Amino acid sequence: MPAFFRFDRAIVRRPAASAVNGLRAVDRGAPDIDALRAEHDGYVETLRGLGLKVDVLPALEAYPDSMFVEDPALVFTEGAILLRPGAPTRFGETAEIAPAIRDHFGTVIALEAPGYSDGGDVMVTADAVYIGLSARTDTAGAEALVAALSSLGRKGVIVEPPPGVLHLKTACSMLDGETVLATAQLADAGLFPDLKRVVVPEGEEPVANALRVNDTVLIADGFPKTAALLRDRGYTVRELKLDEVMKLDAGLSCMSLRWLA
Ligand code: CIR
Repeated sequence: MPAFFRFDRAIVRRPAASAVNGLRAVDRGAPDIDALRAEHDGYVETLRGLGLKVDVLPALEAYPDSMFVEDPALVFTEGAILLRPGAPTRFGETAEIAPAIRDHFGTVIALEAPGYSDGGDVMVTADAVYIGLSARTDTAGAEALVAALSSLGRKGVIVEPPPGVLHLKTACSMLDGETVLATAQLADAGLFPDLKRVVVPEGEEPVANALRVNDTVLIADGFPKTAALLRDRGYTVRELKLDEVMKLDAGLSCMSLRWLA
């Protein structure tokens, strides 16, 4: 099986003007909409430059956070799962993205009530799909997801990140087939005993949502210690400007659904 970070397709959604009202745990001011769109454009061009064919869905004004397409669905070569996002203002995003998902995938499993789960709480590794419990993903949603993954032939493993983490992948992400980049807080929680760990230097915690795409590790720019650490370890690192995206508690993985067709 090709590595789980090999991709040739992606779906993204243009930011809506309403993104200035997107959810955020700490209000550091609304993002500048033009700069947010420029960051999104840069992200799409980067994915294309790395060899992915990218479908760009139209902006959805009714859903301020709908540019974060990772949360309402989960996609694999073998099929897709339509999720039930845990934030009330985001729940309707699944119905909006479903047609694009059905266009691409023959096998589509729609999670049923009760329970909620966000794609940001899902981290795929070589032999498991980790599902983090959070304010967005509850036990019923995580268990329904484990069942859906099992019918796609994948092993779901439910983990409990430390409190205060928005999504599992806010605090960790896979760098290669066997190594996870994690904040010190998440690394100390010992959720992934079988993985090698690279711990984010103190003060650079928001960089933990990195995104490995083919041979490149994408990280947010402005985190020089982490960039140097990863380069020292031999990774090909590309830094992307994400200042406005990060005002919405989001990062690199949140803005796309990626798969190997
Ligand atoms: C939210 O709170 O839902 C958005 N402002 C950010 C979503 C980030 N998505 C992700 O981590 N997958």
